[in-house]
Amino acid sequence: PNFLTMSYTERAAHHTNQTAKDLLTLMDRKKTNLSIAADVVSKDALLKLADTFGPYICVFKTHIDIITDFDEDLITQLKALSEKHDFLIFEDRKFADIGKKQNPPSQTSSLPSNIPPTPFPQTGNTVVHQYASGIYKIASWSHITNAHPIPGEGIIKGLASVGLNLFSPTTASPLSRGLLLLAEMSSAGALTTGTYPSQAYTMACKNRDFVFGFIGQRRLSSEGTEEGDEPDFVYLTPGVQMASKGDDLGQQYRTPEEVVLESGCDVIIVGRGLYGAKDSKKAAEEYRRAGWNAYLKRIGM
Ligand code: S5P
Repeated sequence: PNFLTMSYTERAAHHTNQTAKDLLTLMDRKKTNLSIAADVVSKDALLKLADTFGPYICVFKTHIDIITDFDEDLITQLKALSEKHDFLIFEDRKFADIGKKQNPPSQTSSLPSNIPPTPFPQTGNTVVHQYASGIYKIASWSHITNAHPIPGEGIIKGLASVGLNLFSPTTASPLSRGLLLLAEMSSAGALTTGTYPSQAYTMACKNRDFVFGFIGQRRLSSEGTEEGDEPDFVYLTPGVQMASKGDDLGQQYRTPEEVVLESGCDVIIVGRGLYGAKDSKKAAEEYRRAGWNAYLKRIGM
């Protein structure tokens, strides 16, 4: 199948991960492939961005650790806005630590009886805790998160042991989360070159229950996979702006057309181009329309 010329909704049927299906159908329903990179540092500012840009976006991307006055109410309100405006939340955590211990020792027997059992697998290591625990408890509210493939496949296994085993506390139904691998970065001099993206691709292919796509600059080829056997992935692409070519810290920008039409990516992630604009709604509508028209052109509509 040629996924490049297929609609997002048609592609949803080629995914098993529930978050992927939700995202792809949401995009067609809402006619948007725009995501905002909400890089602000206060709770009020973050919630304001979610409410202002909510009607125009499919994904609200956060860096929760830059919020100075983070509290649990922020998460409650953000979840409510995600339902009100129909968008998914993506905590851009860029996990990069170890996932599974090499030789998991049998811990249960050696635990003192006053220590309660942890809710997640004892064999999981650093990223398991970073994803499930701490102040932010990312897995409990973020539909999507991402990881660098640099530590090897164990990072995916560790994160999946959390993200695929969560249940809604209210309805007890499964909350299957989704993971994106960072295949390529947008910044000048990034080390994601050579065989790095294709190795990321191979890791993703082996973990399609959880990994449904990439953060990258172009759709990756499926060299090595058998014809007719090619899996689909969703590509979310940062480094998008229409008015500027870059910043003074190495960020490099391309336009929505270059990203969606020429490079075959799916979701445009825009930060300063949106929240830095004088007229938020005008900028949101311009980027939404540019991304959407590029998609329609690509699928021949
Ligand atoms: O390669 C990357 C990957 C990411 S996730 N380059 C990036 O810039 N990002 C993120 O995209 C970055 O963390 C920031 O949140 C956003 C770009 O913001 P902008 O203001 O430059 O559009």
